Amino acid sequence: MKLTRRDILRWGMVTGGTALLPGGLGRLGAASGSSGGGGSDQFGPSPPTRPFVDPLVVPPIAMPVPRFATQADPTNCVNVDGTTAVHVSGPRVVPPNTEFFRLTERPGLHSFHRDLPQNVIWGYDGIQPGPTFVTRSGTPALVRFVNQLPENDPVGIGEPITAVHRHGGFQAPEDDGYPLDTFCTGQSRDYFFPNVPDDGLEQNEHSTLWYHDHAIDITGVNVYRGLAGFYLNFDEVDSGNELDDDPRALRLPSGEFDVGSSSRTGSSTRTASSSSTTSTTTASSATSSS
Ligand SMILES: [Cu+2]
Repeated sequence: MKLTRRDILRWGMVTGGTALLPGGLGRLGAASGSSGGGGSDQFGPSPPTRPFVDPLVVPPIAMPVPRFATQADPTNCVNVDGTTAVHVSGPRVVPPNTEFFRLTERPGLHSFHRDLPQNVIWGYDGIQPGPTFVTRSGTPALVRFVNQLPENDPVGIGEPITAVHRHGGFQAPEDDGYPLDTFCTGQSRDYFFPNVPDDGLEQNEHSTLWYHDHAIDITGVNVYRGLAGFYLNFDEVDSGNELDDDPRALRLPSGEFDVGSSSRTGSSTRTASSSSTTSTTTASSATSSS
C-alpha cells in the first residue's frame, strides 16, 4: 500500500493523529474503524472511531508577556546518560525590541477523538500541539520555558528532562536546544531567537518552523507525549497576509487558512528507537522531521 502525504494527513485527521497505531502507518487500515481489520501485536487493534466528526485542532497563538529579567541557564540537570549541560549561557542580554514569552511544560488532558477517552499528554502550556508562535523578521523573541513535568509519572512515556529546539531556525548554539543542554522539573531556561537568517539565504528562517523537545536519548518519546508546537516566522515576502499589496509578497493563504497540522508515527513504547513528527501548513506545505 503506497501512501501519499495527502493520505497520511487525511488519516491523521480521521484518527486524531496516529498515536493509537503502535505499528505505525502500516496499520492505518486496521485503525480506520471501517475496515474491521485487527492488529496482531501486543496492543491489539485500536478502538474504532467515526471519521470526520471532530473539528481540526487549531492551537492558540502564543501571546507576549511583560519583559522580565533573563536568567542564567541551569547547570545541574542530569540527563538520562548521566551528563549535564555543555552549553551554559546567560543571563542573556537582548535587544530592546525583543518580545518576551513564557511557556510552561506541564501535563494536560487531551482527547484525540470524541470516541476516545481523555489522555494525559505533556504539552507546552499543557496542550498539544503547543501554542503557535507568530513572529516577524527583525523582532527577536526571548522565550522562557518552565519545566513543571511530573518526576514520577505513573502513566505513559517520556522523561521530565527537556531541551527546546526551534527546528529549522537560525539561533546561537546555546539557544539551539542542544540535546545535552537540558533543564529538569522545577527549572526553567531562557532561549533567544533572533528571527533573522544569519546566512543571507533566507532559505529556512521565514517559513513554517516547529519547536519541540530535544533532550538526549528521549527526544522521540517526549515529542510523542506532546512536546511540540509551531513557530511561524514571517517577512515581507512570506508576509502572512494574503491581501498584502506589497509586490514582493507571496499572498499565501493567511490567518485562519494558515493552520498547522501535526501527525505522529512510530512506536508507542518506552523502548522506541525512532519516532518522528511531521508538520505542514496550508500555506507553505512545509514538511519537516526531527
Ligand atoms: Cu527538530
